[in-house]
Amino acid sequence: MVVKVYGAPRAACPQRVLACLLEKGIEFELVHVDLDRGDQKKPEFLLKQPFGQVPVVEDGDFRLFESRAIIRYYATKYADRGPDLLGKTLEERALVEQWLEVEAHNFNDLCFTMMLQLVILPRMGKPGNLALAHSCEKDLEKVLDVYENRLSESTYLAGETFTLADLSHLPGLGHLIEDANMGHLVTDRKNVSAWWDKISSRPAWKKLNDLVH
Ligand SMILES: N[C@@H](CCC(=O)N[C@@H](CS)C(=O)NCC(=O)O)C(=O)O
Repeated sequence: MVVKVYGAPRAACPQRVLACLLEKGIEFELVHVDLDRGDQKKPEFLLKQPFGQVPVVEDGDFRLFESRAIIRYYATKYADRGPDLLGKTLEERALVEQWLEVEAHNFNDLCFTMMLQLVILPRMGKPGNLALAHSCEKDLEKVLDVYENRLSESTYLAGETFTLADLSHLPGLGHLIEDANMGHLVTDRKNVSAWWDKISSRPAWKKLNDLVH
C-alpha cells in the first residue's frame, strides 16, 4: 500500500514526514496542496485536516495528521525496517521523546517565527517584523547553547544513534540555514555544527532535497 502524503514539498512539516518515510524506505505518493492558493482551507481538505494545515497521510483506510504523530507512527509501525529511529530500551525511548518535545516546544516556535518574518512574509510582498525576528534569534541562540552542551556528551541528541529527535530538526534548521541566512547559529557552535553535518548528510535527507529542488 502506497502512503499518500498531502503536503507542500517545501514546507517544513510535510518535510518532517517525508524524511521519515525516506529513512524507512516506505513508498509514498506526494499529493501537492497549494498553500499559496489556500487549498488547505478548502472544505474538502478540512475533512482530512480540520485545522486546515499540512501534512496529512492516508494509509489505506487510516488517516493521520500532525507531523510528529505521523513520524512516531511510522517509526513504530516499521520498527524492523531501515534504521531504528525510536531507541531500543525504555530509557533510550524516553530520551528520544524528551528531545522530540524540546524540538516541538523550545525550538520550533522560534524557528517558525523567524522564517515567517524573514522569508515567508517578504516572499508574499509583505514586510516582516525584523525586531521580532531578532528577538527570536537571541532566544534561539540560548536554546542552541543547550544543544551545544548536550552534544558535547553524545553524538546525537538522544544518544549515540540518529533518531526521530534529530530527524525532526532537519526541516526547520535546513530552512533557517538556506533560506534565512542563519547558518551562523549552527557554525558558531562546534558540536551543533558537527551534529548538523552528520544529520544533513544522511542519504534520506539528500534524497528529499533532490526531490524538492
Ligand atoms: N503541528 C502541525 C503544524 C502544521 C503546520 O503548521 N503546517 C504548515 C506547513 S509547515 C501549514 O499547513 N501552513 C499553512 C497554513 O497554516 O495555512 C504539524 O506538525 O503537522
